[in-house]
Amino acid sequence: MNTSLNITMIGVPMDLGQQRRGVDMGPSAIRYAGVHERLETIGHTVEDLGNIVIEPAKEEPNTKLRNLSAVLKANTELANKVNEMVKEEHFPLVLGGDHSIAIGTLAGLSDHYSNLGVIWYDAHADMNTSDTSPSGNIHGMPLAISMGLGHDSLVNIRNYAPKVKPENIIIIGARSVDEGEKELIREKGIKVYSMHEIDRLGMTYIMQDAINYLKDRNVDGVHLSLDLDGIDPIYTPGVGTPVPGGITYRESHLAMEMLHESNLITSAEFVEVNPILDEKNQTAEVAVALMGSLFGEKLV
Ligand code: 4U7
Ligand code: MN
Ligand code: MN
Ligand code: MN
Repeated sequence: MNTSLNITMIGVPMDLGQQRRGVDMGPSAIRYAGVHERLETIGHTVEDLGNIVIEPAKEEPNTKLRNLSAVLKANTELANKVNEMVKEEHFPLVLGGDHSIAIGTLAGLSDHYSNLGVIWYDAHADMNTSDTSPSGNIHGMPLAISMGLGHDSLVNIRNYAPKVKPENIIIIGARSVDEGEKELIREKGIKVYSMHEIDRLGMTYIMQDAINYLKDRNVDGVHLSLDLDGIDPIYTPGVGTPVPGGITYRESHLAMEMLHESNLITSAEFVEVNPILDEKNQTAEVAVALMGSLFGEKLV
C-alpha cells in the first residue's frame, strides 16, 4: 500500500441479506468509532460519500432468495460507485452492512482490474448458491455469485460475469462451512485457511503463504473482504452469526500489518457489524483498529 492514499468511504446500511435487524446501523457504528480521523492521522486523505439508500423490502413470491430486489438494487448502485472510485485511482473502503454487499463491491472493482485477487476473512465461506443455501439469506452467497454461480440478476450486475476467478480467492478463518459449500470449494480448488491451519501453522506463516500465492497468481489488485465474525466473538460480539473458536485480536492485527507491508491491497470492506447485538460499540471499534493496522498505523 502506498504511503499516502486517497481513501473514499461509502456506507451500505444493508440488513436485508440476512434475518437479524441492526446490521444496517453498522456504517454509523464504524463512523462513530472514529474511522475518518483514524485514517487521516496516519496521513491518508479521506472522503466520505455517506450511505447508499436501501429501499424497503417487499414480497418476493418468485424466489427463495430473501429480499432479492432490494439487495439487487443496492448492490447495483454500490457497484457503480465503487467503479467510479477505482477509475479515479481512489482506494474504496466500504462499510457494512451485511455481507451481501460484497456482490456490489466486487462487481464494481472487477471490471477495472483484469486479474483481481480476493481475501475473504470470515468464519464462513459465503459460497452457497440459490440451490445449496440452507437459509435463503443472500449474505451467505456473495462469493458464489462473484464466481458466476447463483441468481442471474445478481451474477450479472454491470453486465459481465464472473467477477472473480476461483483460483484468485483466499478464505481465512473458516470454521462453519455448509456441505454444498465444501463441495464447491473442492470442485473449484479454492484456497482455504481454516481455523485448523491457523492453529497449526500460525498466522505469520498463513499470511506469508497467502501473499505469495496471490503474487504468483499475478493479480493486479487485491480486495480484502473482512467479515467481523472471522474474529472470535469474545472480541467482536456484535455480529449476526457468531461462531466460537475464531481468530484472535492480535492475530487479526498481525494479518492486517502483514497485508499493509505487502503493498497488495487495493480496496477493502468491513462488514457484518451489528451494534444492536454489540457491547458498547466494541465490534466497530475493533473494525476501526484493524483498519488502522491495514492502512499503516505503527505500534511504536
Ligand atoms: B456471513 C449460512 F447456513 N452458511 O448460508 C447461510 F450457516 O456473511 C451462514 O459470513 C452464512 O455472515 C453467514 O445462511 C454469512 C448458514
Ligand atoms: Mn481525488
Ligand atoms: Mn461470516
Ligand atoms: Mn461473511
